Amino acid sequence: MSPDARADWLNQIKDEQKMKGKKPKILLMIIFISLAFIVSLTSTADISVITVPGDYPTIQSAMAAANPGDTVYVSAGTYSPSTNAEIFPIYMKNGVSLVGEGADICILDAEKTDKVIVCNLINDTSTKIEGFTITNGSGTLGGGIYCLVSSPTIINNVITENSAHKGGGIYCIFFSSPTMINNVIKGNSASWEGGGIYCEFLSYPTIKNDTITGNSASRRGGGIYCLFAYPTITNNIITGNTNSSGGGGIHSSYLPSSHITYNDVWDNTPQDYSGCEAGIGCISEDPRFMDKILADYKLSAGSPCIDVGDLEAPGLPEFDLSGKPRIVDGDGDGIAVVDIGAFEFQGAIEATIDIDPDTLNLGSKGTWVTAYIELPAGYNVADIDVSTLLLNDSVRAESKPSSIGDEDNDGIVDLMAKFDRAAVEDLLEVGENVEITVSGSLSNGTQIEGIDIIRVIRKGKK
Ligand SMILES: [Ca+2]
Ligand SMILES: [Ca+2]
Ligand SMILES: [Ca+2]
Ligand SMILES: [Ca+2]
Repeated sequence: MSPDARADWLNQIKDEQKMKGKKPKILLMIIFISLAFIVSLTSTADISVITVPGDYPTIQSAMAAANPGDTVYVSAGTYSPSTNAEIFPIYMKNGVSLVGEGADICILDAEKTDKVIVCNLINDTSTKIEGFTITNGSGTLGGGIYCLVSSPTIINNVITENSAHKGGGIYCIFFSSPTMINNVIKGNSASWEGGGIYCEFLSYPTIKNDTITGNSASRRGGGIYCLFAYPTITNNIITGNTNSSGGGGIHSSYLPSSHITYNDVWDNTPQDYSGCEAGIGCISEDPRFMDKILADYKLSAGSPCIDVGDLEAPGLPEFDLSGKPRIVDGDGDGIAVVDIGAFEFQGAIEATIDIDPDTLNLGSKGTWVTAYIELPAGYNVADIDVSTLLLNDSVRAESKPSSIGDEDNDGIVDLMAKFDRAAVEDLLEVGENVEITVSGSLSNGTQIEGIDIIRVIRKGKK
């Protein structure tokens, strides 16, 4: 749900609740007039939204008061033992959705006291865990989320820096079929197996459109570990996960019929797959994240993950993790196809880039490589967030000096940004037509990208 859609939905339900309380006389009249209308009123009146911290100071107490069909809605903030005396783990209730205001602003921090969320016998798949950063959980089985005979929908979360013996981020066992969709699962660790996700004995999770990166396990399955489990793994980016033996990306033991399709599994250590293999539509290429160092896992222009996901995957959501449309034509061929990973590429504004110098001598000294950036009519270079600018996806612009002017006197205002010359030179080899890309985003998140061609030579010392 987009932030706007979520607010509308929340208001609608609240209005319905107010109606229920304020209009007893009208309701009595209606009872005499129309039986059908009563039925429709009572069916909506059953649903309630319990807010934290509005109605209850802790999520735990709100969950205790909730009934099936209710939503516990959590406002922006950090919920932890040291902030609001939150007690972990938070126990889910069957049919009760736990919805946060957004993964970037609503944080569940267990401060390593216990797991963050536990699902025991949650067999109602309408039970949702949505819109949180789930962090600093710690447990033997599952640090972030634990599922026992449970099939919740886990959507639009960032699950990070949790740790466990098995299943640092998420652990599921015994007829658990959680649906994990549009999540970033990063930087979780297991002291045994399954750094990101551990699926055990007869669990059937659906792992779809997630970005699973930088997780680690001591033994096997840095990204995902499966033991007698039958997950459906589709449209995910699984990259940069590590473990000391077996498959780094996905490891499977006793998994005769795994369903691994349309994923980008790349750069996992020591290998991408073990005990299983890439199915139809899988690739193994650098996903070209916007900014790996700043943990911005949106795709940049030219990413191989754009428009190559499985559009037939059941239950694709309307929006991606950042609330942007989920199925967008990102490669401009007129056909909208879902991307791989948690974020859908929304297109980039084409910038005009002029790199200075036009001929770069790797043998000469100098402090900077300079880029002059112009945007098409209707956009303002003052809106460019200089801290997001990257040269060839690698070298970050200096925050200073940067300035706005019209250096080339063509009447179009440009932004000048400087890049460390030695770092740029490390990327380049001698050549006549060397492509330099500069990419970044405006303060509203819209991406920009442009290319210039320079000559690279090597003369003199160094
Ligand atoms: Ca797309
Ligand atoms: Ca397309
Ligand atoms: Ca130039
Ligand atoms: Ca200009």
